[in-house]
Amino acid sequence: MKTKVLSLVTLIMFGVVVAFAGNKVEKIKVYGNCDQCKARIEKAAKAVDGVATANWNKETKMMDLAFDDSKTDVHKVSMAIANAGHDTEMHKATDEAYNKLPGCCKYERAKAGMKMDGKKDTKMDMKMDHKM
Ligand SMILES: [Cu+2]
Repeated sequence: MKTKVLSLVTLIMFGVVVAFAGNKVEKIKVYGNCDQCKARIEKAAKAVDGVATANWNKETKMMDLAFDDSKTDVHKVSMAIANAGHDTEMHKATDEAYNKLPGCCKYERAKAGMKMDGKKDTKMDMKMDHKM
């Protein structure tokens, strides 16, 4: 019995690996409220060249991303989402972009600096990216 379950798990895992061959899978946190946010966030992510799938969960605020890492990276996707008005764990939306959101979508923003999970280089990355 146990062997059967194990081989099934192996088979499923193999399938997942094949499906994402050449692709990178990442999970990032994106701030938002509702289904409208979900549509906006996913649209912004999918508009980035190289993004295969973008799935945002409004309960957990986590975005599952699959992308071709020869074409894009998680920072570029994160920037695109921030440009649409949604803060991510890596990039903050401009106040201008945030203010353009409909009232129901004005998610609560972390005020005194975002949670950085103790990663000091996050802020530096942000500055570098914005220069480009
Ligand atoms: Cu919304």
